[in-house]
Amino acid sequence: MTIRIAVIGAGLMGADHAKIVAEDLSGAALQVVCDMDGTRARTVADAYGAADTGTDPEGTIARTDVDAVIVASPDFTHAPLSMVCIKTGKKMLCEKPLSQSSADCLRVMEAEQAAGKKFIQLGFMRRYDQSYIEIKRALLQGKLGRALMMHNFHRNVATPAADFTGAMAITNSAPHEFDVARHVLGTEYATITAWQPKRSDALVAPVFMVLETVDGQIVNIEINNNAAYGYDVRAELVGENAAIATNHVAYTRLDHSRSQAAGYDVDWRSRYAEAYRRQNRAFLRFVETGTFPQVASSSWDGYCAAVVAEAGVRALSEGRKIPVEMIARPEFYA
Ligand code: ISE
Repeated sequence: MTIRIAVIGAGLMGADHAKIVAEDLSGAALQVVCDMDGTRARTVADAYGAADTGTDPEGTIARTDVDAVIVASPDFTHAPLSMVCIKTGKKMLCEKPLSQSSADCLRVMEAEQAAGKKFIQLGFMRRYDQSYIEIKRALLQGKLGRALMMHNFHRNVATPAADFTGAMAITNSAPHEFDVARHVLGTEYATITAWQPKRSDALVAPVFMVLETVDGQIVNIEINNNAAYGYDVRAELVGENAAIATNHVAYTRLDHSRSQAAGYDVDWRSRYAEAYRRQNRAFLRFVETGTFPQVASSSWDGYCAAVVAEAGVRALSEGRKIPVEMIARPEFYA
């Protein structure tokens, strides 16, 4: 049976998900592209052969010719649309974040638990990236010894919005690092501290964070949304006996004029293209089988990211170490 998928949100990520559904998801059909801007919905629908378009997210979710939903609309819509999908009984792949409010995330978790099954797969696609898979595998196989520290750099060419702030770097970009580090280490965070260096211009400066885990490890995260030179995300996990790091994948090296150069990606869509394909295929299997994917992030992981981000924003504004206070993980999300 072909799974008919609606993509809600026809912006940068919505268009990318529509492309993946249309071109890389065998067994799925791009049924509807929905956006409040009907012209933008039509442009994406025509580009990838969607059967129809819509401008009403809740109406699109309710359509009888829609079996599952991918939500890539603005962040503030994610939790409300999650609640609609749970109520309607349709599985949803939700672009991060589930919500920037941990309270909203708890409400989504409560609705899933009341419904008795998971509906929301969250789009922390780094979990499907080969480099993080190999880092986690090396730790689990004992090749590193006990994990001590994880260093994470996350550099964008330029901020996604002109009014981007240090706090937004923590709530918008850092959740990928918060999630993938706790996923690799298999732990939770106990505290967070955050700083910003001073730039010579009016661009938002990098945010540097240090987190302690409940297992006595240290995780540091640099978010530099104005790195200028390229999209450059790196991680290194340091154990007692060995270390393992991501290795920048460049498909070519240009040798020229007694020098050599390897290119950087422009943004996350190309750097993590295969991770998005793997994540979306896992979502399709989730819809087909009802079994939540082992690697994927859930509403619980969305809550964890929101709690850490909220503490991180406080740490940056108050200039002190902030405890990460969260509920115990419900058995439902074990
Ligand atoms: C963006 O929202 C993403 O999710 C990207 O993966 C991340 O690299 C970027 O910094 C964010 O702004």
